[in-house]
Amino acid sequence: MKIGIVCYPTFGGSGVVATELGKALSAKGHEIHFITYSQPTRLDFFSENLFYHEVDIKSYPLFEHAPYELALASKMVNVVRYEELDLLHVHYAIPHASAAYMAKQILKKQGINIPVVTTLHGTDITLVGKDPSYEPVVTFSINESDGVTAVSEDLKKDTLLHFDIHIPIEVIPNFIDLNRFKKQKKEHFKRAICPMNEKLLVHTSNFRKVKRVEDVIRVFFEVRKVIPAKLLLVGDGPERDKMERLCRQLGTCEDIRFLGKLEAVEEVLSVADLFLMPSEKESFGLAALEAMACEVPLLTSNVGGIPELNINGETGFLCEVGNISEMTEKALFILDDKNLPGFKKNALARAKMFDVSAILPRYEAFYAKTIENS
Ligand code: GMT
Repeated sequence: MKIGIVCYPTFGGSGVVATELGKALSAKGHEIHFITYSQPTRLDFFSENLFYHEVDIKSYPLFEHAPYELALASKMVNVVRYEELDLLHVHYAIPHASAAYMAKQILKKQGINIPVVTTLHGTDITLVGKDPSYEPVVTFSINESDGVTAVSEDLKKDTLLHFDIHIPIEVIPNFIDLNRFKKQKKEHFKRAICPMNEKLLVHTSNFRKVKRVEDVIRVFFEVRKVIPAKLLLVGDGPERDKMERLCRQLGTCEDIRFLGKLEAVEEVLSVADLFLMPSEKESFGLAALEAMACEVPLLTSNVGGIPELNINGETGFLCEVGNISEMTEKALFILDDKNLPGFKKNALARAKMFDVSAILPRYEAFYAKTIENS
């Protein structure tokens, strides 16, 4: 198939899923055309089946905000037409689904039928999408897609609850490449970070409020009162400065390291003992899956799609959002040397269920069905 993939080419989340999906599809012989405003982060190599089309966003003094959606729709029209695509797959509804709708209508006038698949990722539904300033367009463009997928059962439920949707939504969970995300021999890292063999806790995110990084630091502070421990924080974002101030206030700077936007996160995960994801909302939790693949147990909140990934008492624990004492107690339980090996083993076993080889055929079948029905 010739497939156009539209996504945000950013760190984490939907952009990573879209890029990894494109890479995996191209490895199976499909021709993949990425359409976005900059080169996706994980697309830094040559492959004969992978193409990148940059959206030109022309500015003009009259525009306070350049109309990205129009530039994107125009680029989609040209790529579909000249590359003779079979299908457009847009990741994250805003504004990709409505731009795809516009492109589809323009192409229809030119006698070209292009099926559009929209994948809902999370905040496009749970935070931004349901805001009245976007909701009518989001509802419309989901309903006008030829096929819709959501990354968890919970996200599907939320979508049906908050939007008037009359098209079936298929759940296709996110996936992981277990050839890349696996425990590597990085003992020298562990010795450098934890010279006294302290337990190593890790959190990775985009440091937005919804991730509750403050809870990560507060749980770590309590854990460290009981056992020797270190914390690595990977990623960057709006909450970073505030979190650095909190570390100073708590006097924990010695034991916490902010690593910023690290590309090879699997190297850090390879030496971690516990991964924390105390998010307020999380439609899936790809970062937690990456941790599990590296044999790291999870301490997470019990929201959104996380319970579909983290099995309470087996791969880690699910806790109430913001309940620091519950999280501390559960973290200490997992980190106990009697319990840790079992949790690590279960985490890896669970991650194997989300390997790309198991999930990719579901996308291929969904594309085939969508093309057939459109
Ligand atoms: O919130 C983020 O981290 C970014 C966001 C995105 O769409 O880029 O992530 C969402 O999509 C990811 C990939 O499907 C999911 O793993 C995340 O759980 C989801 N984030 C939220 O729901 C908050």
